[in-house]
Amino acid sequence: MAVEQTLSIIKPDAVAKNAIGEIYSRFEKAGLRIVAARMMQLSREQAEGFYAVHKERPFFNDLVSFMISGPVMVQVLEGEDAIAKNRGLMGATNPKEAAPGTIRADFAESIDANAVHGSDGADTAREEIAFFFRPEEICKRTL
Ligand code: IDP
Repeated sequence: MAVEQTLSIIKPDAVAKNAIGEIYSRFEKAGLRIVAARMMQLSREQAEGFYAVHKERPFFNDLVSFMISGPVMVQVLEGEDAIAKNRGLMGATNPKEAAPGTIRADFAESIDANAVHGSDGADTAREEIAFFFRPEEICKRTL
């Protein structure tokens, strides 16, 4: 299996719950390495740009408002099969449907406030990583 990079965001609800460490622990226990990370308060323009693919969806405005309601933690995760592995750790979009033991089952309140984002494919991973990080901000971890 190939070593991949994927973009992960710990959303404002999970940051507010002080769950960054527990969520990072899940990534690390699953063999994913954090190779870049930044806490930031997204502007409305950034949130709209990041979720532009959803701009015609009825939930778009609520999603943007939620994403700017507090700081987020943004990171690049690296590892074997990182994109699918992270999606597996996250669980289904709607926490009511998320498998037990997944991040969304354990930390998310609702489909709106669902704790984490993770890239859903190789192309989106590349685009989403470039949205937040310059190449030189992504560290090489050889050990
Ligand atoms: P994902 O985050 O599991 O990849 P997407 O379909 O890409 O799910 O949707 C992006 C985000 O938009 C979701 O994480 C969720 O916060 C929000 N969202 C998706 N569908 C709905 C909905 O039907 N109602 C409200 N919010 C939604």
